[in-house]
Amino acid sequence: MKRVITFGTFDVFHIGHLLILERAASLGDHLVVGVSTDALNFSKKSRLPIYPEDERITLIRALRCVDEAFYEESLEAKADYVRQYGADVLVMGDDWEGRFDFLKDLCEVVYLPRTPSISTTALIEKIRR
Ligand code: C2G
Repeated sequence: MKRVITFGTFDVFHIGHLLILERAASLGDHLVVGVSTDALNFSKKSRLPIYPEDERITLIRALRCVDEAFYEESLEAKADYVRQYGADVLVMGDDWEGRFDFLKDLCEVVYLPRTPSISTTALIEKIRR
């Protein structure tokens, strides 16, 4: 059985999020998703996500393509999460291209192209206007 792991905030869930999760799932038999905590977002971006972490993880767990989800508490703990969840493949969007190549002796690392023209930030802007 091939296990795939991916990470993200998945705030204001949109089609780009769904498509990367479906594509990640199609690379193996079991998809585990690390959902970044509110505290991790605050420490990296100095703002909280729109949707709180318990709602974001509930949405992710409800998806047909997702088998398991957990809270990602630290960006630096990728290697520990890969080991803990027995991942064979790590999938990230290509906005992270190259950033996780150091894990290549632990698992396969795949960067998938982002869905064009949609982002949480653009959605927030659109709603604001
Ligand atoms: N994504 C995508 N297409 C978009 C927008 C996002 O394919 N138009 C992908 C991103 O590349 C990422 C995933 O959806 O793989 C989740 O995106 P974010 O919620 O923005 O995740 P991010 O805050 O970058 O993750 O360890 C990583 C952290 O958890 C942060």
